Parts: sequence; C-alpha cells; structure tokens
Amino acid sequence: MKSGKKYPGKFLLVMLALSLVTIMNGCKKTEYNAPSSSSGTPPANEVWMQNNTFNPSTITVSANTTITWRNKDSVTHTVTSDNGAFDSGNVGGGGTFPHQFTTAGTFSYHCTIHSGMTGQVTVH
Ligand SMILES: [Cu+2]
Repeated sequence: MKSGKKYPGKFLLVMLALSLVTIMNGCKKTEYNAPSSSSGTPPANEVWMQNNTFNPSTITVSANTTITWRNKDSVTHTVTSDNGAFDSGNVGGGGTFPHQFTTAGTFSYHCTIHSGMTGQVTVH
C-alpha cells in the first residue's frame, strides 16, 4: 500500500533524470561541434598531432600515398624522420605537413620538441 505509492514517484524521478541526461548530452554535442576541437577521429591518410602524441601513432599505406599530418594542438610540433628521410620543420597550431611516400618500408619519426612523441609509417 505505502510501497505501492512510492513507485510512481520513483518512476517520475528516473524519467526526470533521464531527460536531464539527454538534454545535457545534446548541449555537449553542440559545444564540441562548434569550435575546431581536438575531439574526433582523423580521416584516412591523416595523422593528428594531438595532446603531444601522434594519432594514430602507427599508420600503414600503399606506396605513393600522401599522408597529411595536422597539428590539432596549439603548441608547435615537428614531423621528423629518424633517419632524415623527411622533416616538416616547425608546424604551428592548426598547421599541416603533407608528405608522399613513394617507396616501401618502415619509417619511424618523432617530434624534435617533445621527447617521447613518436610515430611510425609503414609503406607497402
Ligand atoms: Cu611535439
């Protein structure tokens, strides 16, 4: 009897909570889409410099593919081949560095500014 009365109240609270969650999620989506934020996933053949990491850190492409590195951070990064095969120089926030890989092989690279910021390209 008493417990029977409690359920409609609880139900309304749950519905209210669900509505709030839905509304808040809607707001979040709008906020994230408005500025060029660092959320999301890089498109094919693109590597993002994001939160001082290369994303993805390893990428595999076929020969003659151009990979574009895009700096999603506000700080400067570089895309520098470990063996000197390519070097972007300084890429400022929002900047890009395209490079075409014409020969098969594995190419390790790093950022000269941030130690531990490393990546690898495999060309087949
Ligand atoms: Cu860097």
